[in-house]
Amino acid sequence: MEHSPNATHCLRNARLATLDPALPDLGVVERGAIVTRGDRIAWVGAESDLPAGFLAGDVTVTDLDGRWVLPGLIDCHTHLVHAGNRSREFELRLAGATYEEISRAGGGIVSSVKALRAASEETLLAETLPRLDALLAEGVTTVEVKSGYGLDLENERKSLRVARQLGEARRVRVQTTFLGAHALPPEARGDKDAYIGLIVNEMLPAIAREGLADAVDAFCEGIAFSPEQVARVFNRARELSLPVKLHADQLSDLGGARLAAEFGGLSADHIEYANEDGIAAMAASGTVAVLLPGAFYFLREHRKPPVDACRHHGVPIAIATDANPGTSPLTSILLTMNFAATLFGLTVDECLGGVTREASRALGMLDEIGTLEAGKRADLSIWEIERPADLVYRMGFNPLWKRVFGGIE
Ligand code: DI6
Ligand code: FE
Repeated sequence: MEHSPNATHCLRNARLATLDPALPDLGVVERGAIVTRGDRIAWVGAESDLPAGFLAGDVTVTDLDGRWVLPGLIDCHTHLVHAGNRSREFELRLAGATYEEISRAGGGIVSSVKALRAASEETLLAETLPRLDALLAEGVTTVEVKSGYGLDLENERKSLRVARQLGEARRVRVQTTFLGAHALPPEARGDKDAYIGLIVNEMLPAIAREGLADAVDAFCEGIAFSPEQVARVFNRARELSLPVKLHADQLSDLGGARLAAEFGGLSADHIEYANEDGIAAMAASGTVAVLLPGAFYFLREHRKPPVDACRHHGVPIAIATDANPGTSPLTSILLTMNFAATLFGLTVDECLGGVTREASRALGMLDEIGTLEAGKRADLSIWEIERPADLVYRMGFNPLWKRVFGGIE
């Protein structure tokens, strides 16, 4: 596909998993066609219904020979921008230490903070690009990227600027999230309330003013911040018209799911320990459950997220890598789907919906991306597979044929 701005392309002889919510299951169209014009989908459906007008004029036609087309995949929760890694800590955990012990002993997130503060913007970008490239190689076209390893204004800014640069260095859409309330920086000397004050009075307003963040996140946990502290951050986000999301109930039940719902959160993420009251509140507020099986696997957790309660209450379920150096050094969206099925019991359709339609919902972008529907962005992933289930079933195998971002290969 060439690069002219209004170029029209017709992909025919395709099998489509449209994820169109008006259609059952994956919205499959067996003998399908899809027409892209510029960066948009102009038409999608059964090839036999394709109006002749779409083939008139200057149109490039590609015969997909029965290959499967899905929406471009979406990783809606990552900490992709970080410096160094924590393989040493991994070894300590293999020798018996827990994540919480390491964190309380000054390792964990704080060691990544030291590394990020020491890294220049250029180094940080250079270290992050290979991780982004791993995701793109598997058909990802949109990725959410959080800050949270800077923990002061200058370094949180640096992280978010690097996140924005990712979207200029590669053909991918980057949604940025300010996660200042991720951990307590060493210079705060244990005073969490004072640090929250700094976030609320200085960091968040500056970052909002500079347009560096599309959303605001926090880590609500015993080893991080209390629901009251998170609420202070969320109230400020609301004043600044920024949507919120929450690392909720990952290691214990602090009522994080309900808290996210009360603020109309886009998503509550992890939620292994969320209670049913919280899930019901999420259903009422339209808050998406973002499940992160990579962290569950890597920390060898046992408590599974309340998937049945989500289904029962009609809470949409997305899944994401949580790519981060401490608890989920995972940059494979395909393996994430396999983990979600194997560890959490999600169906194939839930996994595929979880990295497309529901992930777009978790980013507040369902109008733009996440399904194959006319009018949406022409972000596609095209696969050399027999059935959509093959994408969830296999481990460590990448059958991507082509990735199309905004109508361009
Ligand atoms: N929950 C997580 O799983 C990551 N952050 C968070 O709030 C862990 C981040 C790290 O250990 O570096
Ligand atoms: Fe996370």
